[in-house]
Amino acid sequence: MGSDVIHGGASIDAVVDTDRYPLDDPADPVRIRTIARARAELRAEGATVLRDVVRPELRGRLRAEGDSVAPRAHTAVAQVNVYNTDPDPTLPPDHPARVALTRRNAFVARDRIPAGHLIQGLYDHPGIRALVAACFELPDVHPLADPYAGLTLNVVAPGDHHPWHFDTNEIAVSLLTRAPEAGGSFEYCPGIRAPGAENPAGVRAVLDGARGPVRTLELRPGDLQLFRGRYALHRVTPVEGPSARHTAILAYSDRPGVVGSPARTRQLFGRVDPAHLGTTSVRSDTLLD
Ligand SMILES: O=C(O)CCC(=O)C(=O)O
Ligand SMILES: [Fe+2]
Repeated sequence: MGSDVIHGGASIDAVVDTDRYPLDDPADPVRIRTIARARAELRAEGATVLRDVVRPELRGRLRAEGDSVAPRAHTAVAQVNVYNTDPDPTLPPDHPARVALTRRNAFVARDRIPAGHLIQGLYDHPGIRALVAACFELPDVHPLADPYAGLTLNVVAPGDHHPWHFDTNEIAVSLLTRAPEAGGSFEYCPGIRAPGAENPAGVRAVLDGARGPVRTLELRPGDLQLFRGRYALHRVTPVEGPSARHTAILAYSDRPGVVGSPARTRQLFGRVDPAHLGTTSVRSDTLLD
């Protein structure tokens, strides 16, 4: 695996710092230590950052590739709640699902990211998949079969933010490709809900401004952030300064063949593909979403 060529003609060793993140040898002691730390942090915090995975000399290319596709983002302003569920007037007034948040989505769908871009090569690479699976304590992780949602570039323009929410998908890996000058911090509340424990009061408290459960992760270009966004409420604070914030979001599932629902696909991307019409749900529990 180590010397193979990923999309775009670069070898994986030229892109990924394989001295710090050996992708070939599961018995490598450096790799074993990295995975042990990531597992401990994911268990305790629901998030971990693998620092400097992408070599410094490739980060300019990552940023430039993101800049080149950012204008292809589907942008839509929607009133949402943290669960992305439809309004439900039967819920009690203090339920967090009753709190409307304005969200400006701008995602570039996978089919609008050229096959030669570095993030396409990283998303599918068997060594990256194996590393991600090991950190999440899974036998394997599968790229989504969804032609749009598997790999996206999330664009947060100056002045915009990404309000508090839970993800539908359990396994998210993100890679900041363009850092804003200021703001745009990633905040999250580890384990604020769990299968069988929705914890609406705790979620509502955060929406009302409680800071006790809130942690901040400092993301830097080149780092891989691994995150359980289905159980941790999270947001991106307003981006300050003249530059947008770009993150590549690599979505995986523990099952093959996962495709988003037609309704959610239309909401995020403004269109659907025939692949979305016979869908497999990504939910693995009965939590709201
Ligand atoms: O851009 C980020 O860091 C997080 C984005 C996010 O939470 C999402 O796309 O669901
Ligand atoms: Fe999210």
